[in-house]
Amino acid sequence: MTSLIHSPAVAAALKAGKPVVALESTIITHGMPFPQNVETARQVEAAVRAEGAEPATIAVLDGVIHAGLDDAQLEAMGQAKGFLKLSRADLGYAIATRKNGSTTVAATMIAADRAGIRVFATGGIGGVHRGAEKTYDVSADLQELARTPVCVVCAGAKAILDLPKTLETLETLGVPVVVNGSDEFPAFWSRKSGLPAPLRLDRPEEIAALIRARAELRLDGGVLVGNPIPLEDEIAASEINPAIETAIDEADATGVSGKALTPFLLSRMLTLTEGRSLIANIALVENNARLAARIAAAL
Ligand code: PSU
Ligand code: MN
Repeated sequence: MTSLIHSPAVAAALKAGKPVVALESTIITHGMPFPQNVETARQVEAAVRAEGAEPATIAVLDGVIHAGLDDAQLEAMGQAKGFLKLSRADLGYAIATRKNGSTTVAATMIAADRAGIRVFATGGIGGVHRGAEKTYDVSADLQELARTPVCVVCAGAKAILDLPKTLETLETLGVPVVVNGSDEFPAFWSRKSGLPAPLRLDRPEEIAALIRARAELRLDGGVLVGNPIPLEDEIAASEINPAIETAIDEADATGVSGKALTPFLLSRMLTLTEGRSLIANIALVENNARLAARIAAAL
């Protein structure tokens, strides 16, 4: 495929049968400020390597999907303005018009699948937004999980979303939601959401076995793994909830919607928690990268 190229390191790892973990890039361009975004991207890649796997950060550069970026590309993307936020609906457009764009969970899953990568680590997935009964704002990430066979490791979903509706939608779409080592679905900054884990597994080998069983049954779509944030990095719900309420009220008051909504809420959360949310965010993405690498190795 001329619209997709592997970095030399990722190509070599896939050829050698070494585990590879895909990483998204919207978190770099639209989820965190510079320079923490680039530092985080480097730390996450290092966490994957420390587990003996090869990281493949995915982005579209001049209309070509890259599976694996070098350090200069990561740094340039972290500082660049004007990268498009690409989901399933935008990938073909970005390629045809030779744009630069970062990939959301949905677009990263598509790229990972086409690149031959089966496991992907991120922070939080998109989901059903609060007020979706009026706005219809439901992330394309959920549909993608239903159709593309990539395992996505996340720390749950942020409570900026409607978590019960997000889980209900995943169930309707037939997406297995497995929580690693807990009976509760994690809520990104908090280990607990008050919602039961739809499924629970305790070891990467068990998660790999689930992925294999689904493939054997020819079931479409991916597996969503919720990995609770490490205890020492957790932020109490009582601290985070007021900031969430404020951020959502601000979005309503200023009329932010559509593609801009999630980046707006993420950036407001950062300011409202005085950077505390970012420190937790970095810790949980690294934690997810380690688990993803172990799942990839077990596959
Ligand atoms: N949630 C987070 N951090 C993120 C995102 C979501 O906690 O960085 C990003 C991911 O790339 C996700 C995208 O796929 O936002 C979802 O955007 P939307 O809600 O517009 O589908
Ligand atoms: Mn949306």
